[in-house]
Amino acid sequence: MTLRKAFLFGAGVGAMAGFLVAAYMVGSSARARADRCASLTGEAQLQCVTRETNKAIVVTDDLDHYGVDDVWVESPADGKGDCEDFALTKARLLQQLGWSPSRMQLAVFGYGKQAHAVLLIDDKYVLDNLTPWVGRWKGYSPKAMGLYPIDVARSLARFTPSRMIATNGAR
Ligand SMILES: [Ca+2]
Repeated sequence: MTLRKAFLFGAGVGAMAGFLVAAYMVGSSARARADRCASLTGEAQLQCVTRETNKAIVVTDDLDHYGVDDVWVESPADGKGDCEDFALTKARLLQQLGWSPSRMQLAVFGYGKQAHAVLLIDDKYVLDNLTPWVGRWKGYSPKAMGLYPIDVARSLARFTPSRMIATNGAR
């Protein structure tokens, strides 16, 4: 996510030029990740989801991957994505494990010349693709540019041109 895109996002979803794609993984890999975390609870489950998702997606810049600044992909079928894609994928996996979306927010904050997105749970726990552990929001919040309910982030799918990505599942 570029800083410019983050500001556009913060200015209002109607003005956002980025894209959100809801692309669901099919087959056993997503289910296997859920199964490996299913026996855990609370922070241990958040840790498991962080570990499993961070392993499952190869960090790939959207501009290099798609030729545009931002493409938001939930559970990318090709296993490639950047910060917001990790966050959206973790949110979906947690929802599959019984966590309510009302507990989840997409947090965006400055990170050098870029913006960075993480998944915030219960205003406390931070799931970040840059770290293998579950962080504490207290350490991130001073830099925060915006907090968005996860369902709001998902609703941005309507800005996605169908030609951008062939999704392999339906919402
Ligand atoms: Ca992306």
